[in-house]
Amino acid sequence: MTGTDTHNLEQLAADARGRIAACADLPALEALKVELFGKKGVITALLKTLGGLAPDERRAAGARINAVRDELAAVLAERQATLEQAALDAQLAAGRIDVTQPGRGQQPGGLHPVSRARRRIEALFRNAGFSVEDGPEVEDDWHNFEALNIPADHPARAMHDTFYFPDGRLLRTHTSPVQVRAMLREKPPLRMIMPGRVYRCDSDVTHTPMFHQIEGLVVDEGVSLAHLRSVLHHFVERFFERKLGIRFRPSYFPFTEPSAEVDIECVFCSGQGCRVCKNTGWLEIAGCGMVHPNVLRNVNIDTERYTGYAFGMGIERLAMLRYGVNDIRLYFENDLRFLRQFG
Ligand code: 2U9
Repeated sequence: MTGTDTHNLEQLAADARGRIAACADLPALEALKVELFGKKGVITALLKTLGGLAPDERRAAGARINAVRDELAAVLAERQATLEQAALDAQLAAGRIDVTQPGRGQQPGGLHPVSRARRRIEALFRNAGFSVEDGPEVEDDWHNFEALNIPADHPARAMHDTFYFPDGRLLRTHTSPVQVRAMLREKPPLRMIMPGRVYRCDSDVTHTPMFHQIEGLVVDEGVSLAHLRSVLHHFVERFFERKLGIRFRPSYFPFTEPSAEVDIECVFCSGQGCRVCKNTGWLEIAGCGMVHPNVLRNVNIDTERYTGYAFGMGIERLAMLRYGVNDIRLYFENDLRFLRQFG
């Protein structure tokens, strides 16, 4: 390596040191790194010239170039660390939180009115000695229909009522299959309620495709329609927190015989007649009856020894009457203005 070359190398190193120190940010430093040490970089080019030198010269020149390269790499690494620290400091300063600022505040949540009504109903029946049972929402045909004495050609089975899966299973249309499973599992005496979601392909002011039902079942020796009437009367008076008249109207359900629809004295006009009760003085709130012997036989219960009663109510409907809501769809629109009223 000649004296001029050595001078040039010193010059290059001094120039590079100055440029490294002048780099103001990490992208600029990275570009300079490539310019010096990259495949087409200055140092790399210098190293490539070594091949053309005599062996003695090559050794000396190689050592000088390597020394400059190592020194510049160290200076560059130091500058990189400084710039990285500066970038981190700037980021932390920008993201600083002023803990003295007032908070945005928190809106306390509340139970959905349907959940409130459901809990209230459950508590009332628990106090009356009923257990609370649960079961699958995806059911098979036998548990939802067949076991409940609903023949294949019954209107409730029509496709417009029931949501079917391609494999023949279905979304339960009532909570009754839970009772079926309970009766297969346990021997009488049975005294239980089954609250839960049910599904029907229906939608208008009083129907939604999913709604909540609560059904009750009592199976024991000597169970009668009088017990059923008494239990429902006590329940409605406690649910609405007032004395209320109750009446049974004869009806038909495939799973109960005899069957009845249950009316209560209108809670809005106390039986005087108003828009809500369509001037009848009565509001329908439930269906009920004595469990059909075919249903008991289907779950291997001795119909000579045992009788049972059952009832079913829509939780949304009970909640509508208790809270004065006139459109069932309001329960499912998640409108906070509606929900906040139940705080
Ligand atoms: C078993 C045997 C009998 C449950 C019953 C009703 C009558 C009834 C409706 C009320 C309003 C459904 O939510 S609603 O649309 N229910 O009218 N449900 S008797 O009878 C049973 C259940 C299970 C094993």
